[in-house]
Amino acid sequence: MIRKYRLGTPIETDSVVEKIGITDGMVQGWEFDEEKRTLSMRMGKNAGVYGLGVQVRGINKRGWHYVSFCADEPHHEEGKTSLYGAHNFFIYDPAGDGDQKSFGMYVDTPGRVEFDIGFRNTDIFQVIFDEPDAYIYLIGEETGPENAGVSGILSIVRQFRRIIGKSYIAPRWAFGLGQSRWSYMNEDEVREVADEYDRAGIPLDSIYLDIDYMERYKDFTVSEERFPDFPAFVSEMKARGIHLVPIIDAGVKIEEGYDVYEEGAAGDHFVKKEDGTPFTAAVWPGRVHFPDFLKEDTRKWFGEKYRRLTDAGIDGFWNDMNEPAIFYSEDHLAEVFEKLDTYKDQNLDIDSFFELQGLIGGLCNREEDYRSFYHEYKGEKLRHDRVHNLYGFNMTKAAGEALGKMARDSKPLLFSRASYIGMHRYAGVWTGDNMSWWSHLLLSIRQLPGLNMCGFLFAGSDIGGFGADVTEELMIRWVSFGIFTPLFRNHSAMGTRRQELFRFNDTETMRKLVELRYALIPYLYNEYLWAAENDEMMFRPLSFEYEDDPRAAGVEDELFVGRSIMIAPVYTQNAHGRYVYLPDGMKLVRFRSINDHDEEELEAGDYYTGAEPGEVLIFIRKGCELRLAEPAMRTSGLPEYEELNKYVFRG
Ligand code: MIG
Repeated sequence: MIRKYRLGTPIETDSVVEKIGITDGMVQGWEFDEEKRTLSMRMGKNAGVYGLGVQVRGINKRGWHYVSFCADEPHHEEGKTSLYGAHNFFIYDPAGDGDQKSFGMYVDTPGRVEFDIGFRNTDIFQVIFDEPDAYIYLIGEETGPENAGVSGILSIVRQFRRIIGKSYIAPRWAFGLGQSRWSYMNEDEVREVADEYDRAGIPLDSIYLDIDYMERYKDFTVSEERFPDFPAFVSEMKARGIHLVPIIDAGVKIEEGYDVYEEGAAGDHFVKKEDGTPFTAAVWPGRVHFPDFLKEDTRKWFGEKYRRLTDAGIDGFWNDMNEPAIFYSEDHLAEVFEKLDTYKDQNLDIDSFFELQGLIGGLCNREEDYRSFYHEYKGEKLRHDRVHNLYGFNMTKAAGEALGKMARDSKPLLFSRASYIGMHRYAGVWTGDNMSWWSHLLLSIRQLPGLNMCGFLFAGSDIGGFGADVTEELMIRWVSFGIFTPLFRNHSAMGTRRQELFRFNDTETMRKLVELRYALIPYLYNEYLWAAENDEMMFRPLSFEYEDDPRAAGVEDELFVGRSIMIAPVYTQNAHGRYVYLPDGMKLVRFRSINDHDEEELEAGDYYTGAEPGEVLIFIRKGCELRLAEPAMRTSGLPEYEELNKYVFRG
């Protein structure tokens, strides 16, 4: 049961693909305060709120406020309110309180919107708009026969997913291990990574090219100095079964003679300021213009450019900096320089010193810059902040549409940093610049259900953490969880400790873990396809399946993965195991490697289960089975799930 309401004059986002008639009147169960631009509702004592995609904090989002405004935010701490995606779908679960029923709500608006879920007032849920122009979808539980056996929450997710359209499907090779680092400087370094993985006997399917493959960070160029014969290098790697996956950034470098810039200028493809002149900002390449991805023509033009790389044999991309991230805008930088002059002869005191510091610190991703340029969207001129959350979505749509057309024998891999619901039809996401921290390993576990609810099934975090220095133990635990996530990519920032798996002391353990991943791929890919085809969640919290079990609601560090298994990753330092809650009887299989494991039948209840670093716990549900493959060095060497019969585990 879905109701669609209209607030103000909404901007069409194309996130919902099904036509639904408008219900007149106010959103049922909510009050709208026009002056405060706020929808609000009283929450029951025990009610939980799930969703909001990639956001920080727990699976249950109650107790904090979250702002949808795609942000280049490298500090994923609990005090933050926005990360890279704007995912405005949540489910309210009264958890047995009063006579309220579970429902889902999708707030379809491309500008800033805040979800205050008991932050200002513990029992009040408020949706606070910048501009109260939105479509609001209310989704009730489905109880029909086709939902037999599906919990109320999952039936709400399924209905939502049905109206936003089917999720993008990544190729199976994209489930193989990807090795990435900012930066691999030239083809020798990339080749060496492949060589070292082979030498260590650790399976690998892809190596990522970060910004340094380009000629001075210019999109769709390849540095001839670093990669003298790129197509030959791509084929050489492909012959070894390794896919190269280059990054594409949103900003186009302003440079005379650079054809992408010149075509963009001639074709009127860049966003403009109020006075009609192009908006100039800076990112990696120095000054750039941003393509107006909201314009269909521009999407076509930019999408076609990916062909330069696919012609060289590339079949996967990651789109970055598309919130869009801004180091500084040219206009504001000029103001700051002028201001700086006035500080020169001053005796800087507590106020003026911090002001001075703020001038520089405040250059990046500045609110006012986002209000100083315009898009042409569906024939209308719209200020950027009103459609901010559509930018990364439409950059990736440009790529997805073009690549979809080009796809020859294999489907391309595509994922993005910024996103809005709707983008899930074109690509996956990664969760951006996390840190090599234990708390971020836990965060990456908790982000998956929210992403799945919003249609993002191909997803994952930088394994080992992007910023800061990883330790061997953290890497082992992170890989032990990462072996279950669709995107299984080890990525790290320049300047941090190197973290390719062959660089650690215990490469034997790293190899066994990645082998276990490859053994799991037929199962994982099967369950991924099942989730995509049936609008299901591949990663489900316990509370979504055991709604009547109050214990299940509090469990935020265990997940069902596909239909047959549950996982309980270890995410703390110096641990020898962890507490696990089983909502039902299951069989625990403790893997040290594909050939070395022990099993235990467990009834529902609480357990302390041992899990030393390098041991992976998989819980097989009653009546279910898990078949594993003989590992291979590349995904191309793995059979289909149906063909497996050697390693069969029954719950
Ligand atoms: O601000 O291209 O999230 O994965 O390595 C840094 C360099 C820009 C941010 C991405 C990260 C990537 C990095 N990019």
